[in-house]
Amino acid sequence: QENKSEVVVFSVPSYACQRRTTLENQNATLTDALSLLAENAELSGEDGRGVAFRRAAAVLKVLPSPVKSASQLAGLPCLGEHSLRVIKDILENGASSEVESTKESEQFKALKVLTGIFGVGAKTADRWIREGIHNLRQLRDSGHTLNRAQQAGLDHFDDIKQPVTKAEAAAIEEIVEKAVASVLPGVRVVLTGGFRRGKLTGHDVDFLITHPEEGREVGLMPKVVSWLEAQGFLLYQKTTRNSYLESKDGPGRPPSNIDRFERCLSIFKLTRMEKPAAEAPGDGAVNGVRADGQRESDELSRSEPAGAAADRRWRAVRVDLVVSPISQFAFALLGWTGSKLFERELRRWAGYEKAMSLSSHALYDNNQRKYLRASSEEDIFAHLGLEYIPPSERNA
Ligand code: DCP
Ligand code: MG
Repeated sequence: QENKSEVVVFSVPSYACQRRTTLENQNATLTDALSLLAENAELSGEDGRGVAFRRAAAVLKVLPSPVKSASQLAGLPCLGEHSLRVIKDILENGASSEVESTKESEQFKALKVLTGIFGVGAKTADRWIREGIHNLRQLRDSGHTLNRAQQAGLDHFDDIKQPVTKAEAAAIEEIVEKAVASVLPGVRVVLTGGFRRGKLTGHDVDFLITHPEEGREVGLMPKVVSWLEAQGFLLYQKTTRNSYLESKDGPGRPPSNIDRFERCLSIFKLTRMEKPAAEAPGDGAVNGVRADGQRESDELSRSEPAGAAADRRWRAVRVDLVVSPISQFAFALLGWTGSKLFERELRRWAGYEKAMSLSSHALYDNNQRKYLRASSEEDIFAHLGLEYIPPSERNA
């Protein structure tokens, strides 16, 4: 007989920004499944469904032990009918048929490959798929004119799809520090994004740059970029100017998750840190057949001949640079540390629970009709009536 008293019932607050989500996850099988469905929904333009799956996964991430039966989930927030069905399938049958069929679907696989090209979003990928383009070879053969970002993305596809390590992020941080120090003394550089949350790998490296004297940061980015370019560190860069104006983007406008800081999307040329791949087992390929006997999927999903990357002494890494005036720095830091769901939940909390508008630039109180200033992330959590959550616990 089942001993009911041994069934652990969980209790979790509804907003991810009220919870402490570390990188430890007792329910990775379930959260991986829900994340895959979220990704598929997002790539298919179904953002609402995507968020629902992300929220469900985030609830499971904070549970202190593996879920054994669906009865333990009674009363938990954010677990909709669809997510619950997926969870039950996995608990009862070891897998979810929906997740397995999504994984194998040509549409999903094509969306993944094509949006894996830097500069290619879900809409472009979908248009190409409807023209019969499902992989890199078909894209090349199609004769489509790619924009500069997409061309760079295609050229460096193999490198960019490889996760960036912490050591590589640290090496790039050193380069960026050197760049800013040589164009303007006193500048502060902070590693943000997943690495600030303690992740060991990332899809890119994110930096926030500021100067302790308001206004000194103006015009900084072009100088930093010129320095990096002159030193041969950039394979690609596109800088967009700061377009934030408190008077224009303030309370009159709906809070946007797209910020308006001066920003540089780039691809760095980083000297390789690990041993050349030719010596590393598992990565070297002879005549397209790898040591493990599996055939390389050749030009279908790679951008250069097998083994070519191993001959290079550098690799391409995606890097984002953002410049913020010191008066907005706390908001920018909070906004650029993530996770994406944590950010979304902070803004939802601000709007629904506090009648405030939060962005990466400012916090506006709709009742008091004024901006709330903050010089640290702690200040912002306090304004929002939330317990302070450190970066390492924002991995929702
Ligand atoms: N962000 C944002 N606005 C954007 C892009 C990102 O506010 N237009 C925020 C949310 C992210 C953070 O910046 O958490 C960094 O974005 P990434 O896409 O690099 O996400 P992560 O760094 O969290 O993940 P990864 O480790 O894959 O790089
Ligand atoms: Mg990142």
